[in-house]
Amino acid sequence: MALRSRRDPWLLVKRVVKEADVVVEVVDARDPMATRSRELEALVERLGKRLVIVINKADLVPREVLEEWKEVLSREYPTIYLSARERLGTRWLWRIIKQVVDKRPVTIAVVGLPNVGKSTILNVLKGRHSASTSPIPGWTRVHMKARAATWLRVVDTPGVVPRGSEDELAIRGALRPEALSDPIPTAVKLINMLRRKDPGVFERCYGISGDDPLSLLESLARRRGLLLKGGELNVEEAARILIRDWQTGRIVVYFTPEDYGLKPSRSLMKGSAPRGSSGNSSSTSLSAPSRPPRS
Ligand SMILES: Nc1nc2c(ncn2[C@@H]2O[C@H](COP(=O)(O)OP(=O)(O)OP(=O)(O)O)[C@@H](O)[C@H]2O)c(=O)[nH]1
Ligand SMILES: [Mg+2]
Repeated sequence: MALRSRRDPWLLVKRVVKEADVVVEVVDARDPMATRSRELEALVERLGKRLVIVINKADLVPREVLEEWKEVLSREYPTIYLSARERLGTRWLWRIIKQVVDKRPVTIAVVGLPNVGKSTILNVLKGRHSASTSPIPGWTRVHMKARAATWLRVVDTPGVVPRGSEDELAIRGALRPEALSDPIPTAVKLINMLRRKDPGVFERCYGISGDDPLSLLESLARRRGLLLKGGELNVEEAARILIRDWQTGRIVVYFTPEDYGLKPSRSLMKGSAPRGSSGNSSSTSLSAPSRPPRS
């Protein structure tokens, strides 16, 4: 089912992009490929704007994998990684904005799928809490402007919902589990996907094991004491919990460029970071919180 409606944020995002000098596309470090929007990128290019990819939630993924993603995505657009919530590596954001545009003042539009951390990034740039953030996808409904520095204006936007089935959207974090008509098939797909990547993930995360996805959901329901009125296991609620835990990063599984058949350069595969000009390749890249520079 294609999820598009007249309340679609696309129109608003288009307006905001038109007014921007630089567009920051935020993606989730656990699966940058699945959480980028080619449609959005095409729109930005059509409107002749510069695009920068920010891989957010870097706290959930090992640095080597972040470096690999940065290298692979940089072949298309300038790319950095950071953790907006933990305020790590955020100085790279200032740096890359300055690198791609020397006009003053600069207006940047923060765009991306729901729940990737756009509002949290606006708050980083602003230096204090301005935009409301939430683990619920689709939280930001209107665009919000903030002056981050004398030379920088930032516009937050609602997440754009990609085309796709309910399952895909929920797995990409763009649709909250409560909005699913039946969360069980989605949870089954998610379980299969996560187990293929990391067979021990549910043992580690919940202390449960099971051969097939449904018995895994039953084990989770049993463990959490999720019962329906007649004493039956509430498997639906277990499915929602699992999807929510995936969306909020409680279940940590991450994907690498190799999972998409993309090869990072050999120096990265050996584990050494490259000396790039627009990236966070230094060993301190995820360490220091940043202050907005004056200019
Ligand atoms: N682990 C981790 N979580 C983060 C990070 N940045 C944001 N989050 C969390 O991700 C969730 C979504 O963040 P928001 O900033 O509201 O995301 P958004 O892209 O504005 O979402 P919508 O407004 O729904 O489109 C919140 O629970 C944040 O705390 C990060 O760097 N690391
Ligand atoms: Mg938001």
